[in-house]
Amino acid sequence: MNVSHITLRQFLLNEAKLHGLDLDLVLLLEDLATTCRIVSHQVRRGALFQNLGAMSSTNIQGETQKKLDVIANDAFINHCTNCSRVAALISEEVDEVIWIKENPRKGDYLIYFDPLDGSSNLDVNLSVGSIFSIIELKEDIDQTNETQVLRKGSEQICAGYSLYGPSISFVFTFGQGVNGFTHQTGTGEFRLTYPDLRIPEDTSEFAINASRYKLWDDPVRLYFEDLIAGKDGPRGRPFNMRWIASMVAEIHRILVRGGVFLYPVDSNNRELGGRLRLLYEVSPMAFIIEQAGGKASTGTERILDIEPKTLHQRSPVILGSKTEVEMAESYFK
Ligand code: AFP
Repeated sequence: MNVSHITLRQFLLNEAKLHGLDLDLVLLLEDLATTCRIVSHQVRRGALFQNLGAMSSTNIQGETQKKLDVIANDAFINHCTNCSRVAALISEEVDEVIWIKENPRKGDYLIYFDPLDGSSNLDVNLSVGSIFSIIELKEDIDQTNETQVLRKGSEQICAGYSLYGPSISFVFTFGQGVNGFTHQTGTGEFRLTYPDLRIPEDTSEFAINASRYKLWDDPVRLYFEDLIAGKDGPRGRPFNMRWIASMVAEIHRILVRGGVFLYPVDSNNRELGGRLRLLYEVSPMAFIIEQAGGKASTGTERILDIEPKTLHQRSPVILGSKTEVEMAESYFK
């Protein structure tokens, strides 16, 4: 192992010096890293401790909760509230805002998270992940209600994810580029292994759930048909497809080697606004992708410009290599 890989703590303190990062935010990132280590530990031992399988409950998404969804959610709630500036938590697994402070002050943090994304992969031992996003309050709040946390993705001060794969990756941005860390078993350190991630502008690899072809609107169907037409079609080259059914894993692959990820609105999910949730899945990933030189769009609008209307609202998403996202967008014009 190249021991020159600096630790998360060394990196964060360097960032604090270089970019005037708040030490409260450094502490919060360390707490989030600890949380992800705990979630990974629970996921890895799931089958051994009968923690796979479903609860009898469903979440606000109307989805059956997995036991590990609840365990992961509890880990975030228990380990992300040490920092005295955390005003509220917004979780995919919890209907309402979890207010930590009665009277949130300017400068306090709102933390949005999907504690365990891709959990339908758990029972079959495939990669899952956690996603988080942090927004800072711009003024004191005199009443704690949902509207106070409906903020545009462009207001994020930090976004990141942890991928529980063959190794644990911990990747995040503060708005000055994207850096990735790998968990070192034994010492428990996260070490810098992906400094300054940049997404290749072009790609020949796409990720979409092609089984929903018949449900798509024309722009998506035509874009997809031209991709699979390959070198004999209008794109003039062959494309490869990947679908892991775990957004965190797809995004990590795209950050490392390029690609485009699509989860469009279709005739089955139109009333819901799509499949993926804006505040704690699509928005944080859009921030990360843009910070790595990629693009993140609904097909017609920049994801980070969307004004959220409800806590668990969903959004169509096309994100990844810049020129390929722009190509996909051209089918919507
Ligand atoms: P689960 O958390 O229910 O497994 O959903 C995962 C997810 O939200 C996202 O991570 C995947 O990209 C997408 O849904 C998979 O959707 P399909 O089930 O349609 O493949």
